[in-house]
Amino acid sequence: EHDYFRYHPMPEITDWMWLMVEDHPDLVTVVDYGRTHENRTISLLKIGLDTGLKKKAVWMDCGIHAREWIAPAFCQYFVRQILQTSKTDPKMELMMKNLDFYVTPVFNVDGYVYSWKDNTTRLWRKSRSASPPGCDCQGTDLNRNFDSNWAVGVSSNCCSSRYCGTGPMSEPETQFLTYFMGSWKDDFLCFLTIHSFGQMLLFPYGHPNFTASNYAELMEVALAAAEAIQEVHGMIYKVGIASDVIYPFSGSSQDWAHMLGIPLTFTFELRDNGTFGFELPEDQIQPSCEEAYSGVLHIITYAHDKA
Ligand code: 0X9
Ligand code: ZN
Repeated sequence: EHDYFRYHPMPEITDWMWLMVEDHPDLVTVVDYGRTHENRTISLLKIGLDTGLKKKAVWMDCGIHAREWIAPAFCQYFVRQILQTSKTDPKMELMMKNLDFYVTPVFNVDGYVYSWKDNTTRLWRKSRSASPPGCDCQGTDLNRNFDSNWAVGVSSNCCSSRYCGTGPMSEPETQFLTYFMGSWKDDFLCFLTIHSFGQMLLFPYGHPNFTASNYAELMEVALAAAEAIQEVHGMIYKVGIASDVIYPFSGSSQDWAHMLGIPLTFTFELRDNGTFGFELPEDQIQPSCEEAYSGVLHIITYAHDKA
């Protein structure tokens, strides 16, 4: 039995992925779509009914930042919920027919493994790429490394936890995601990237000079999703464009996905508001996941019904 309300090290998450395939062979496959700097596999679960028809898709990634452990926990919970409810809820059954969900439970695998190593590495954020010439620190912030107006409002100091890399897509992880999604880009309705912490629902752009053409739609969907979140345990999520609510910067996966043409692109910052920060206690995994699920469900239902 997989315990959804504990944090799991990488090998257990990999085992869990295969468990999902075993439990729902009609709906779930594992897709390996990349390799990390340290040569670990980056995998996702593709979830949906194979109808033989071309389908629209929803993207979700968790764990682009190593220390944000609640994010991979949420991806696991999300997968369990959609699989369970597809058997009981006609609406989810329909979504499984019409959509494919691509869920990467841990995107920054090297960083995540490193954050599990010991107490001194628990708060690692970046990848584990080699230090660039003339600099002594390892790792790139993968959420500054995408090809979206790269290197505006970011750090080029390789020792910064927000180091953007030596160039756009300099990192293998970023490249693999770009190539994988790029080849299917017209199929994706929705791009959700899960972080912590701060309780926010953000949408493009993080770069201050750009406004999304569908800003009004993104705002409306985000506000309704935040309301759905609040209904579950009363938690308030702030809503808005990333550059207003948090801070302006470029090279995020969210901005990149929207520039690629994926209309419904959102960043979730899960619990909490700073009391425990990245080290969210395990007794908050369940309520965090329950409320975030409600917000995500609103967004994917909207995407499905619109398509
Ligand atoms: O800074 C980040 O990458 C995200 N916050 S975190 O504390 N999880 O590191 C914010 C991502 C928001 N997205 C954009 N501004 N595009
Ligand atoms: Zn993050």
